[in-house]
Amino acid sequence: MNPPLEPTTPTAKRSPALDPYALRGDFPALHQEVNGHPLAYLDNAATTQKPEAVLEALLRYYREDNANVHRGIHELSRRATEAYEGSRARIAEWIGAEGPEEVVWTRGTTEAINLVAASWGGSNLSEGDEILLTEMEHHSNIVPWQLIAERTGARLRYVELDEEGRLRLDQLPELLTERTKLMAVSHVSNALGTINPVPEIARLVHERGALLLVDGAQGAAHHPVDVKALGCDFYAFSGHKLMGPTGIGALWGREELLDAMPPYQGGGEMIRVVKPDMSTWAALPHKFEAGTPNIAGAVAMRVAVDYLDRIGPEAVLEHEQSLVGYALERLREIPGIRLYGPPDPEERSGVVSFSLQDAHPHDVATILDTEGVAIRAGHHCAQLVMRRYQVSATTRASFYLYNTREEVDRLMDGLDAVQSIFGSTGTQ
Ligand code: 7TS
Repeated sequence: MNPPLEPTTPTAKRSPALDPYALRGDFPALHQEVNGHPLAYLDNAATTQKPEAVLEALLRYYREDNANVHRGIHELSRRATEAYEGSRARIAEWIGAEGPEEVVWTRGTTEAINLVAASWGGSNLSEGDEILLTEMEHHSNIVPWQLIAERTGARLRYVELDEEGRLRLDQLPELLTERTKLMAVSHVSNALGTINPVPEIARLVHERGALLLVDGAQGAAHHPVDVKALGCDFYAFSGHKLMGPTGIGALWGREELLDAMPPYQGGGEMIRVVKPDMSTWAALPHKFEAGTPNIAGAVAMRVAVDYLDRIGPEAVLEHEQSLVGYALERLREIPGIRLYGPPDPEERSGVVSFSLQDAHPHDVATILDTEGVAIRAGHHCAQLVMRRYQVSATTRASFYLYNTREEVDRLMDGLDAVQSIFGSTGTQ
């Protein structure tokens, strides 16, 4: 019999300052050449690279323990169930949940938000009710609400952004009305890097008797998360943004809320009894997990969380802020560059977003790619942010725990190359 899956010890030890050079050894994908240059991977807001321990956990699960969960009484099924449920318990503990029944496995943040919008929204919203969103949101935290608003007759309202990429919290007292049933806000903006003051927002939202959902896609990976301290009612996040696999993530919700919500999808595993004309539901969290789940993904996500936790989210944030500070300092040297987001690195996590006057962000990204520097250009699935600043796209570099100052220098060298190709007539 194989011992239950244990996380492999990462190279890093928990310490206030992390050493990106030592950590890089754990990430095989970082050690390659792209277009004849060593890869500088600066697209971590899109997805992060995976440490060896996570890759090993995936392979080991499939090699040794692969079976369906909660179904068989045979040894492999027992092991798979233990690993799957063990991961849930670990995630619950990591985010400060009351217990594992408050953690629902999903495909990621997007599915977690769709679950709440469809299930909670479908049974709690009616004509004239209001959902409060912000201009900062990723499409994943807008479109599910539009869909449910259309079905129920609820109305969407938006908190605006100020010039420097912060939420206009001064608008909250007016926007939160007796009709507001829920506010949905990102913990950290993927397009601007802004960290939102969630506890303060939660207090105002609860004073109005509404609920608060936090889109933690960019939060959990870069920022310490304690759902109790944040004071929210739902928290959604993705494994792949925190070094775990794609296709796995979680929804945390307060137990009494999840308990009162109807199932989101129907199928195997989410039922108690099925009769020809009706069924009853399994207990939490299984009520929301129809069908065979991403077992390997859940098992490996736990290993990613263990890795992150050993390093310490505080150290990760501190490292990212120091890279952002350095990047902003250097970017500001480019004449007339337009930078988005708060000027103070302390107000943001590891994202810098900017535009150059003479080169379209897609051209910038293409030229940087020829230099081995991976960044993202586009609207970042945040078209309301683009609309707010009247641009169609920005260039975005996003950092993680394994990025170095030398990689910021590589970005700057790449931007020099862009300017020499497009002419140095300045930037907008
Ligand atoms: N919310 C935010 C704030 C995000 O940044 C993302 C993904 C999502 C939700 C959706 O997460 P998923 O795992 O369900 O896809 N953001 C990005 C990005 O910035 N570039 O690519 C994906």
